[in-house]
Amino acid sequence: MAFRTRITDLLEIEHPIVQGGMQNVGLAGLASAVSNAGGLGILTALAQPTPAALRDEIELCRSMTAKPFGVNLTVFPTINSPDYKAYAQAIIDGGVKIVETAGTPAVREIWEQLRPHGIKILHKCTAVRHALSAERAGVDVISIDGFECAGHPGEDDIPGLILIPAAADKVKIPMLASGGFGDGRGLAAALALGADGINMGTRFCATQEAKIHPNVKQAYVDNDERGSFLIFRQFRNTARVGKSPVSEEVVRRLAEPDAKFEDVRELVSGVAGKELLDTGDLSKGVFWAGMVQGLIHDIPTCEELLTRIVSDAEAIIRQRLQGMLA
Ligand code: FMN
Repeated sequence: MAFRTRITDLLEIEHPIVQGGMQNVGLAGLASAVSNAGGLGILTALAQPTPAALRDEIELCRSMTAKPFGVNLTVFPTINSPDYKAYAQAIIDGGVKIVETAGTPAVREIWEQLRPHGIKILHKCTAVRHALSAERAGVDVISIDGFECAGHPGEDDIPGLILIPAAADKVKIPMLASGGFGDGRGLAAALALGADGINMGTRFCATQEAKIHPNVKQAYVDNDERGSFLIFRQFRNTARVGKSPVSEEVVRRLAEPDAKFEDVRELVSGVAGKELLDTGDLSKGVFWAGMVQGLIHDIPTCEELLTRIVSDAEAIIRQRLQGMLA
């Protein structure tokens, strides 16, 4: 029971399933569990307060798995930027050979810094034109994130059913389909649409190994496919967050005429979001979540989840689809 794709070959993993970078969730316990289960676990660089702390987290992850894992480095459009180059140096010094990047065009400087060290770069983006420009710049893998995704779906609003094959028609390097994936049906569909594997975020938050409060995991189970909101559209920095009284209040305030970021700053702050994940008090802030919540009904271990996804996808292809051929 296994799939062999350009992704499993390139990343030297058993299953074509990647755990995307997740602020405050992509820690060693989760990343190592995903890698041990045969996928690619990814630490999130900016979940660590300093580059030195990231070095420690890389060592911790290495002590928890002998399998490949990666690090996500997301370049945000902020005024007071973290020292991205120092984080990239910590990745290089830590000997990590796979990096997922995302964010603004400034990410290109990070690619230049990483590439001479034989690091494979997975670049996550939300538009075919961005995928093609990253491919031209020499990244190794495109992760194409559809409108369904948690986090930043971009401004084009193209769902995966169109975005993935549209990208597959043009992108030549291996490609991961991202946004809205959570089960074997999604994996089989992604492969049928032209991707070489899937990237998941929200689904991995509702696993035993995700180091977030059980109340938040339960919110992912309780919310259905309508359980997310888009916010920050008017700032051209659209974000998809989970439905909660706080995110509803954010939506309400931002719908006011001339609404400004200041009107919601305290509700959406990173500090508040981390407190929510740690305490399980959903009144503290907002949490990232995708439409795939509608397909999340339990909180398995990563091993159980990946085994289930792969065996269900295999059964769909071998039995359901094969059986439909006249
Ligand atoms: N993507 C990033 O590139 N950087 C991040 O820091 C980041 N933080 C996230 C935090 C959470 C809690 C979640 C659920 C997603 C985050 N993402 C981030 C997006 C995921 O890496 C992934 O692209 C997305 O979740 C895929 O969509 P899905 O949630 O439908 O699986």
